[in-house]
Amino acid sequence: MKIVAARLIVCSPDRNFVTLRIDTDEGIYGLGDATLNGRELAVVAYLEEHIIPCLIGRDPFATEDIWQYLYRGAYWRRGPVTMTAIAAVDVALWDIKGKALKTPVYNLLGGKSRQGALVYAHANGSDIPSAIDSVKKHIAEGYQAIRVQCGVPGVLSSYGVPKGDKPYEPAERGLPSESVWSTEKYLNFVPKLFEALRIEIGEDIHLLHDVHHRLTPIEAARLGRSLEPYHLFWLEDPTPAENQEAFRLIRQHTVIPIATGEVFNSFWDAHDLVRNQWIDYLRMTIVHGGGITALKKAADFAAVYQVRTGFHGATDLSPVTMAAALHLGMAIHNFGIQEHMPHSPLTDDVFPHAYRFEEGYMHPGDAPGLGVDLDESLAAQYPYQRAYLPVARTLDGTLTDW
Ligand code: GCO
Ligand code: MG
Repeated sequence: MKIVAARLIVCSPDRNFVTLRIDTDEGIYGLGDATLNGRELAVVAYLEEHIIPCLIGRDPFATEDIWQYLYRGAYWRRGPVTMTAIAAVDVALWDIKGKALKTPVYNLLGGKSRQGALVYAHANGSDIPSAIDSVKKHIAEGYQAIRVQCGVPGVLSSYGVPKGDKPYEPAERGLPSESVWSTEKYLNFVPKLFEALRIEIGEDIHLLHDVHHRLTPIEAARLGRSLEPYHLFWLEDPTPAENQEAFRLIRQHTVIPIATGEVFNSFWDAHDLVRNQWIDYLRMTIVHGGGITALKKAADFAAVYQVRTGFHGATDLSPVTMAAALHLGMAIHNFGIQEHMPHSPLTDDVFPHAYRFEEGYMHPGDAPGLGVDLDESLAAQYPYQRAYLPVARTLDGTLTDW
């Protein structure tokens, strides 16, 4: 089998997605997600100008060799644009391999290690009563694990809180919006939120929280310690992770489980975190971390240190990435949990898929390959629109981490 063509489909069914389609001489094609939120067209150019010409004529089954060729062969290693582009190729090739062998991708990665992938939902509220309502709604839908984000009094637009009655979606069309942040108000408020939640819903449901990279290590340590009585499943991105040593300090002060890695693009971003056991869950994602080939290795390395996975699954990762994450999550031994922020009904129509949610778990389905398709004529009705993630400033106007 040979690769005969590859092209990009850029569409915006409620939000932007970049999809790579690779075609073979046997009529089988594969899809890969190439979406990098807010920087979409940089990946399109990287693939069109620099990668696609090198793919034509290659054997699509050679996933390891093609990965190495694109990673080592570029000389310039790592970075979100490069690694997203490599991931798109890698995932499309695994899709082709599964379709050609007439088997779901999880069978090529070790086979089923579990019946389904435990997922966590997003509950969002502008205040504590509405956050509790949102948690109860998700429990009624069958979720057994729920991430809770809530408006902080005195902070105009806290992370993860929807504007109006639309579901929370971080990227916005137009230029970047500016939100306001106060660490002091946040640190005083969050323990009250989780105390109220445990009183209201009891201990059975897993609760999670995303700090979104906003604290210094010692502030994160204080937050972790103050949340210990409420038994969180994890505290996510408590501090930016460029300095991996920062997590040592958090670990010295609290036993709260820590998750990080959604912005990592190489396992080297996580290497010290994992081998020192400073984290409990690795949140790297297939689309930004170099594909199934790279994430399988990262997961296997993490397994040696009893670190489990918690793959990123926000709406800016397309249904192709969700499927890829579910296939890998079914197969690896150290799967922890999968994030599930459902796509809009329109996005689901553009990307028909075999995966499904049932009683707190997701299942990748048994279709050959990844089990996701792209309705190109529907996609064409929703062309790309420039969009950005917000930026954040502290109360005195200093730019801070969003
Ligand atoms: C999460 C994330 C997202 C990101 C988004 C950025 O935990 O789901 O933090 O909400 O903000 O993916 O593009
Ligand atoms: Mg996050």
